[in-house]
Formats: sequence, C-alpha cells, structure tokens
Amino acid sequence: MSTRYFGAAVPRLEDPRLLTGRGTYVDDIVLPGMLHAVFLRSSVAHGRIRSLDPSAALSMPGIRAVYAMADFVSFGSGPMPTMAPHPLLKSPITCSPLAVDEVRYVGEAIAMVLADSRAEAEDALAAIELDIEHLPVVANARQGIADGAPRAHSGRDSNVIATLRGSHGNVDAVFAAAAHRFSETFEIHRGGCHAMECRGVVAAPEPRSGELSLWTSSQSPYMVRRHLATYLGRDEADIRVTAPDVGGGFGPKANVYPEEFAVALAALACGHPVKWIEDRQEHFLATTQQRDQFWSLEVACDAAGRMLGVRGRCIHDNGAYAPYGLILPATALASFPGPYALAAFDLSIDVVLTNLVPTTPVRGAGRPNAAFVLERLADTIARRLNLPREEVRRRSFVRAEQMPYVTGGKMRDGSPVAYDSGDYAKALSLVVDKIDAAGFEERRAEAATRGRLLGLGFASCVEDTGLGPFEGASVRVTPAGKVVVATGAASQGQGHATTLAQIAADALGVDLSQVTVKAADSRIFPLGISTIASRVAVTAGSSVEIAARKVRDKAIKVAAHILEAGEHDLEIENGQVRVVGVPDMNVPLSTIARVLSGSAGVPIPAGVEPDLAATGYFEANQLAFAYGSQACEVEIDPETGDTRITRYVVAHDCGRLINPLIVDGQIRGGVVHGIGNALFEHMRHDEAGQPLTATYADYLLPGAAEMPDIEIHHIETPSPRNPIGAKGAGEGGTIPAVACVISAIQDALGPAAPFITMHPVSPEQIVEWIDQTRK
Ligand code: MCN
Repeated sequence: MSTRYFGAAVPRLEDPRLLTGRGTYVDDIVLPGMLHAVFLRSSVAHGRIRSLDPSAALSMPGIRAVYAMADFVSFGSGPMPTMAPHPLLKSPITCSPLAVDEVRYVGEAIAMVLADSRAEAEDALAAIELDIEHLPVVANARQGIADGAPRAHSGRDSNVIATLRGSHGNVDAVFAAAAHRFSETFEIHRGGCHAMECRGVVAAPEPRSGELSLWTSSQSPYMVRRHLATYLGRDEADIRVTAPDVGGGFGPKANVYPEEFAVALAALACGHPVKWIEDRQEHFLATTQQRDQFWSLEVACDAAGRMLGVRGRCIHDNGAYAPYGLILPATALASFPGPYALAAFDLSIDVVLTNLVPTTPVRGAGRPNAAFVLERLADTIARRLNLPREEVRRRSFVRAEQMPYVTGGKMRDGSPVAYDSGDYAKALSLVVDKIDAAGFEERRAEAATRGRLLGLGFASCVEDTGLGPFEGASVRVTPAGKVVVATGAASQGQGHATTLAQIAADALGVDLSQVTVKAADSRIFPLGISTIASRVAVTAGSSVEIAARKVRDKAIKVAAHILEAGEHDLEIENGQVRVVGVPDMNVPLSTIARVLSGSAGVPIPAGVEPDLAATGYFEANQLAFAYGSQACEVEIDPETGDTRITRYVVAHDCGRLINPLIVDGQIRGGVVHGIGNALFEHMRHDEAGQPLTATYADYLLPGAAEMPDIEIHHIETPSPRNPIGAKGAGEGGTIPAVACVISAIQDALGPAAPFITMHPVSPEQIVEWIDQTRK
C-alpha cells in the first residue's frame, strides 16, 4: 500500500478555508425567527433563591420570554446526567439547566431572557428582580475538608464526595527498607482554559417533524445528544447534533453544559430557534476550570537516588458540581507512577466540593499535576543527595527492555496500566544532548556577567492516549471519484480534516485533494464519543484505516470482475485499480463507484453490496502510551523577577507520525499551555468565593512575545496496539512543561533557594525567594 501521505508534513487542508473567514462557527448560524438568549447568573457563591420577578423585564422592548427552571418542567426536570459516572459517586452531583432553589457558585445560571436581539436581552437582565439569601461559602478545598466547615451544598453530610485510592506493592516495607525518604507538600493553583472561541449553542425545533436540531461548540456533541435525549425523554434519532467549526476546546468543551440544555429547553418552550453565545466574562465565570490541588507526599529512594516508592495524599478542589464525574482527579491518580518503575506506591485523593465553578479536564486532564509532583520529587532526591537531576531520572525509569511494562497502577476503569513500548531514557538523553547541557555552566557564567541568573530544567512524562471504547469512521467513494470520510470525532483545531484524509488517501491510492472529511454531524455519522484524551489519531485514525481497507478490498473485487483478472493480480494506485505490471489494464475508482451506485448501466456483480463505501470501528480496548522529555533554559532578572524562557527542547514519542507538521503544532501549543500554567495563569477567588481574576487584565495568558522557539525531536516507536502504530500527541507537550520550567527556575535560583513546590510562579514570588536566599 502507498505511504505517500502517511508521515508526510502535509499543510493543513482546512487552513485556507478557516484563515480566509470561510469557517462556520456556531455564531455564524442564523435561522429565520431566531431569538437570542442571555443568562441571569448568580452573583453570590452560595445562596438560596427567595424570589425571582421577571415582570419589569418582560415589558421591555424586544423581550419575548424570561424563563426559570419551573417553566421547563413539561419538557424535563431534575439534575443533569453525569457524563462519566464513577462507582464512588453514589448520587449525581450535577446541577439543573437553571438553578432551582440554591445557587452554588458565582456564575451559575438562574434564569434566561429571550429577545429579538442580544442587546435587548442584555438590557433586560438588570430589570429582573432576584432576591437571594446568602449562605456560608466554601471558598477552597482545604477549608471544605476541615472539621466544622460549612457545606457547599446545604444539607450534605460532608463536602468530600469521594476518596480515590491508588496503590501497588507493599509501600510500608519499601519505605522501611529505603536508604532515604523525603517529604514535600505542593500547591497547584486553579486556572482556566480560554479557547479563542467561547462556548455557544443554537437549538432549533423542527415544527413539521418534531425533531430538534442543535449546533454546539463542543468536543462531545454526541454526548450532548445522548444526555439531552435522556433528559427530554426522546429518542436520540429525534435530535440532530452538529459541532460545526470550533475555535479551540482544550478540555472544558468536552463537558455537557447546563446552557446546552437550557437553550434546547427554551427553543422547545418558545417554538423558535434560540442562540446563545458565551461572552468572555461568562467564560471566566461559568466554563469549567482545572486543578487547585494540595499534595502531601513522601518519596523513598535507594542510596543511588533511584526512586523506589511514593506515598501520600491530595486534596482536590472539585468545585460546586461534578458534571464529568471524578474524571479529573481519577486521571491524576491513574498517571502514577509516570515513567518510573516504582516498587510501591500508595496515594489517595480527597475530592472536595467547594462553591467555585466546577473543575473538569483541561489539556492534560490531571496528568500535568501528577507529572509536576512526581518530577519535583525527582528533583528533591537530586537536590538532597547532590546528584544530577537527569541521573535520578535515568536510574528510576522503566527501561526499554522491560516493555510491555505493567506498572501496578490502575486506569480510571480499574484495568491495569501496561505501558506498550518506548525508550524513556532515550528521550531524556536526546533533550540533554540537544540543549547542550554539557555547555550549560559556561552559559550560566556568561549570563552572570550580565547580572542574570540562568537555569536549566528537565522533566519527563508518560501519557495514556487513545482512550476507547471507539471513534468510528466511514469511507465512501462517490461516483465522481471523490472520497468522503465521515466520523463522529469533532475537531477543535487538531487538523483531523488533514490527518484522517492522509490515511484514507494512502489506503485508496488517491490524491489527497480528492478526499473530504466530514465530522461531528449526527445526520452524517451516527455515533461519536469525544475529542479528549489525545485519542482521535488512535481511534478514528485506525477506524479510517479499517474502513478504507474494506473499500479497497471491495473495489478490487469489483475491478477483478470488470477486468476479468484475479484479485491478487490487482493493485490500487492513482485512483485506479490496475493489473500489476500492466498499468493500461485498469479501471478508475469512479467507474467502480458508478457501477456500485447502480448508474453505470452494468449489473452490480453478484454478492457485492451496492455503494463503494464501508464503515470501520476500531475497538480501542488497549491504550497507547506516548511519552517524552523536555528541557529548557530560563534567564531571570534578579531585580524584577522577570523570567524569560530562552531555550526549549522537546523529545516526544507518539508512535508513527501521521503528519509531523500537525504533531509539531500540537506539541508546541501544548508546551505553551504548560508555560502558561507555570508562569502566568492563576484563577483567584476571595473568601466569599468571588472571582478576583475575571478579565485578561488580571488573569494572564501566555502571549507569543513571551514564548521561546520550541525545538521538537521525535522518536517513532510504533504502538503495537492499533493498526496505524500511532500514539496520541495532543497533550504530550503540556504534561511535563510546568515541571520543566519550575525545575529550570529552581536551578537558576541556586541551591540555597527554597525548594519550589507551587505554581504558577510570579515575578514577585521569585524576587521574594531571591531575597530569602540572600539573607
Ligand atoms: N497526530 C499525528 N500523528 C500521531 C498522533 C497525532 O499526526 N502519531 C495528529 C492527529 O491526527 C490529530 C492531531 O495530531 O490531527 C492530534 O491528535 P491526538 O493526539 O489524537 O488528539 P485528538 O485529536 O484526540 O485531540 C484531543 C487533544 C486534546 S485532549 C486537547 S485538550 C487539545 C488537543 O488535542 N485541544 C486542542 N489539541 C488541540 N489543538 C487545538 N488546535 N485545539 C484544541 O482545542
């Protein structure tokens, strides 16, 4: 089979359309009679709704309706479903589409206004009379877990909704026999996500058929459909869902949100199409966020600094609801023991309700948190035993000859973690070499002559990718000879329209320009899961390969009939099936497609089904483990704490690369996310649960000017667990990046500086550490 495109750095096919303004995002959808919705949101973190009077708002110009949850009871009521139910969550901890009685975070939707224009709806918000009684607030997880804490949900016995536990081996025996034991506590602060396009939904009832159409800026449109169908008591087939072009998701758009349900309910209630587009302030208030974790850990190692065991506890701020079950803390837990061969570990995570916006996965989904604490523990060992940081890691890694390696850890579903392939030490050696660690002290001395502190950092990680159960695809050759690939997997910028096309083009021997990918429209492809967990390359990519091979086999069968040749004598190339060695004896795929469409005037060969098309569902029942190491250099101005990342090198193994250009973009974007988490992004709240950083003046995002060039090196160890040998690439840049940057800052500050156990790290904080060091 041709490999003309698989592995080639093909420029993204979707870019000309998107970059010239021809994308269709939710806000581009305009329907006749469409009304605009805005939400009245809670201004208090915890309160009881005493009354809501919309009468003044209803008399304002252009206002069509003001809805509270009570107005929707004939369509659906009660809490929303949990996306990933967890056995430890006995009852759903989800909200209603609009709050009933109690609000539990600033920004929770209480009512919605429908108007002819958005401006009119916005104006009417202020006219709704809302009386809320303030209730005691749980403003952070440590407060929430303390004895006598108020309850984030009135009437609950406890704010702890679950305690997750992950253990392997005899941890007490390992710690008792270890040469050294070191303890550290870590604080990882809350951050957001901030996709370029905020969320948005359009819902349109179809009066003739009774169906409902929904366009949503989502990573999980089919999940939205499934849960909405259940909520409304309808058949999934009666709901059409589409994720049109989506301008970034990065995790939070994987959730099924109250606003998606509320807009659908409002459309059903008023009989009009309804549009809601989240504004940036709402994004700060009501789009889910990540982390706020407090870890107390102990690491054991032998005399040579080889990590033997880790034990301890984490307190995880869940926020006010658990729309995605326990997936975020469970993923953090499942990320142990990272790339290290630990004899034992024992970790628990207390998941605590607070009166803050819920936390759910953001790029890396808890893995960056686990990598941060594990990598800091590796650096602790190096610092205490005066060993090179790289050496501690090298001595502790799972070795290439141990693959496949069962870590003793468990995945979220309880299955054992078994790494499939790779050479973790090789990735570290590559970055050590490429960043010229050997020449670093010379560069440090030179920086010192300029009054600057230079530091070098390292971090490594391993990542489960390609989560099941499936992401299917169909491949169809049209009678005009075009190839249409359809899948349920939605793209938010990952370049699926290119990479999935590359796989199909190779399998069918056609030019890439002949292939179109249609995604995330339930009328075009019936099933889908979600674009999360760096899974689409492995799952949908493998399904495209399977479907395209079936189409290929079918085309060869029909061509054999037409050419009166044996199937084994045929090959597929340049859009034709031809006799090997006799290229003139050929039949174009378009002809075969015409025959199979019944329009060629010749009979369809007996035993062959019409349509040159097939569907593939790769059963993704085993994960593909990507891994990598990163190294960076930082330069710090000790007077101001200003920290510049001057060099950044990544070594990454995502198996066979479908498209190196796209993978490099994924890794680069991922690293930038990690740098943001290390240096900038900090979502703060006061003791009343009021957000303090709800604009970009206070909440800092990394910008292009702060970003270094990121040098990327690939190791290609094919995964034996899928037909295309791929592992995911969408999050691997992010996962170790915070640990890498913090390791470099620590190195710059020198051995006398306090050990850094938190992020993000501000310039003020750096100056404070330098002052402490100088005292
Ligand atoms: N790829 C490849 N070869 C590989 C692996 C991946 O060419 N061996 C390509 C894939 O074909 C795909 C891209 O790289 O085009 C990412 O693939 P994959 O790692 O499978 O990740 P997903 O497609 O499942 O995307 C999800 C992942 C996640 S979890 C987050 S969060 C994230 C990310 O992708 N959000 C993103 N990258 C993002 N990129 C953009 N632009 N926008 C987001 O919201």
